[in-house]
Amino acid sequence: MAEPISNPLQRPLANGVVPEPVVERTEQRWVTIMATMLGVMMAVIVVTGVTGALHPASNVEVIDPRTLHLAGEFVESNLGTAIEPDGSATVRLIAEQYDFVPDCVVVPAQTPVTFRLTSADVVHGFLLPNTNVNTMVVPGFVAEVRTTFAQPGEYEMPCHEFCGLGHHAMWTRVSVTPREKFADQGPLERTRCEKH
Ligand SMILES: [Cu+2]
Repeated sequence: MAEPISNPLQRPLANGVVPEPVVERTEQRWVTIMATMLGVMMAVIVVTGVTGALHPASNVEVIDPRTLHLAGEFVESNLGTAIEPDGSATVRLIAEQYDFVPDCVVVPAQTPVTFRLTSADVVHGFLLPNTNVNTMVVPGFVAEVRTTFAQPGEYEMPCHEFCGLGHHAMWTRVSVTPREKFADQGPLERTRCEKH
């Protein structure tokens, strides 16, 4: 009669329990599957990060948020609505805690409008309800969205990215006026409008 093995780890498995080689093979397979999944996920992150520029979803245009007010496109005198030589409108806005500057803009209806926004401090959001305009406004980047307003009307534009204690009060207006009326307005009326 064979001597009983004192080391419990060396005792053969009782009948009905999965044999050691099977356990080892199964674990090896799972490790391989998990390592492959991990590798694929890492590759997806790296590839999209490099090729798609894992930046804010926008036109990936950088700007220095510290010098917005000093020079360049977003100086105060250049904010608001500008009419381009091709007749389209470009609206430039700065989002900051807790307002948009200017706090109301006028744009012509039935005209292509390009909104160009940037932030002076933290991440904000820009949304025009019932339109295709919806973007994040990230400091260091220029967010650009294009739309055309079919009808004149008033659009409220709330900040939809939590930006601090005053976030709930951060909203303003886009006033869409008929094309003909817009053309008659003076330069100052065109660039900004009063709040209600
Ligand atoms: Cu906000």
